[in-house]
Amino acid sequence: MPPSLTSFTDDARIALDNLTDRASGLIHPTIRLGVTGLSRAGKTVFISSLVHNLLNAGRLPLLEAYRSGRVSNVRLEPQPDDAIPRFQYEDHINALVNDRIWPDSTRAISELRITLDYESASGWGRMFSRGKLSIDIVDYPGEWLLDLPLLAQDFRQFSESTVSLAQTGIRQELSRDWLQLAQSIDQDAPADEMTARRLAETFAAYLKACKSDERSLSTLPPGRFLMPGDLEGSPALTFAPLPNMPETKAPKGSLRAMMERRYDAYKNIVVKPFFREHFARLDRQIVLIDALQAINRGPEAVQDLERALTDVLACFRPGSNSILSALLGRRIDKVLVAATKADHLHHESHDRLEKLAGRLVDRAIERIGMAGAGIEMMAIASVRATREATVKEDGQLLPVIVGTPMAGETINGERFDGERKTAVFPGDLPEDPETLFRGMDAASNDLPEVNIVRFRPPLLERTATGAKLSIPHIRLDRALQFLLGDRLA
Ligand SMILES: Nc1nc2c(ncn2[C@@H]2O[C@H](COP(=O)(O)OP(=O)(O)OP(=O)(O)O)[C@@H](O)[C@H]2O)c(=O)[nH]1
Ligand SMILES: [Mg+2]
Repeated sequence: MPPSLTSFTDDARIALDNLTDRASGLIHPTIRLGVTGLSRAGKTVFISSLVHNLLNAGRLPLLEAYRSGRVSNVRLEPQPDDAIPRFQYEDHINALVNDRIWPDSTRAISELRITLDYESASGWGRMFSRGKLSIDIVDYPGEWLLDLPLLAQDFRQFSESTVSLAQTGIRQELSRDWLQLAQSIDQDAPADEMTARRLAETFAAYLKACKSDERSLSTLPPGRFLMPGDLEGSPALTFAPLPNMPETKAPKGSLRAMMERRYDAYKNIVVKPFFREHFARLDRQIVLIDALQAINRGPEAVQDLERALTDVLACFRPGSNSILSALLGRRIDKVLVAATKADHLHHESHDRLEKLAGRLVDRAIERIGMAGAGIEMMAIASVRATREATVKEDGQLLPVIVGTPMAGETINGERFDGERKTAVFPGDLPEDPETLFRGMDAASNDLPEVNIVRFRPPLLERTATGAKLSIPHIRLDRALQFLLGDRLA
């Protein structure tokens, strides 16, 4: 591995960025909270509910500063970064609260600043504390973190690892078209734009197929091939790894040389700036995971989620990664891994979901040497779309959850209109999370299954005066206490 992959100017810029952040932090205390997770994990819903609860004095008993009434005057303020799109809080809340639909998928980075005044808990603190904290919440796709390992790989290494993974398991079938094309072309022939494009397109199609396959294989880098944004069609996204590259140096003007150059461009234009300008400035981080979806898709998906999480968490441990140490000026000191959408389960299973989250990151923590280093796992629901109840069946009381299935949802052949409520038996998670990782054998039919019904967001209760209450949640306050509590002490 090259000793330093960032140039001197990169380091200098990061140091400067951090200095400016810190200097303004002295006058005005701020904390940058990163919110990430793979697509559809629940980032937008999490931030919307978090902000709604903070703004509307929500039920947050486990957030100590709120419980003891030390927080006042919570407001949204203009964000510090002019170049990052604003998190469209009002639109998302309008969807959630008024239309009772889930907000649209977002797919890019966005930011929102919320500022609160607070009274320090200790008399000593009150003397010195300015009693004002701004929280800059940054929402970004977890897929972008998976690009980090590319910084340590040259085009040959990237090609070799990508091609060999594409030839294993289910991926073999999904990568056939791309690999067939890639094997049929002459890499050292003069570069031709149309060939490059066809290669990039079939490669991107393979990456997409992995993701949309019902086994839900996790994303592989390069992350922007699935979420190109405004780089769509640019040369930095028009390349593909090559199989069986000759040992010789790529001839000048050849397709291989072109691919090599574009791969480097991707790293320089996409990967480095993200880590330098966004990731390196975070103080705290929450990683959201949709463990229930993985459980439903079976052990291969659960193992795959574990693999993706390991890669994601490795980004938070710069000490173990020289590339990252070089890129990062300061270090994220608290990471929360939260299994979301716990409202799909009865509360008896919440602890089991938490246990599963723990099991999912255990090995990662061990491998990247993060044990005890400010990481915690929880099961939460940013928005609680269900209520709990019991039904009597054959003389037995069964725990159920009650909610309004979204229009068009079908349960046991019954189609719902988006108005009618129903009770479903959510299913149990196993006591021992290990069962969820074990390979499936046809004979065993005791594999747990969770009933995932897509419920509408809840109808908000009103106070006596008719004002709407804040969005109901599960353990959101505990998550906030872990992430922010010490800064409001
Ligand atoms: N019941 C329930 N469903 C949730 C919750 N959070 C998220 N969801 C569901 O998960 C979907 C995805 O949530 P988002 O917050 O949009 O996920 P995201 O990570 O922002 O997704 P992208 O923007 O596509 O990356 C939502 O449309 C909801 O259906 C929750 O707390 N409870
Ligand atoms: Mg989103």
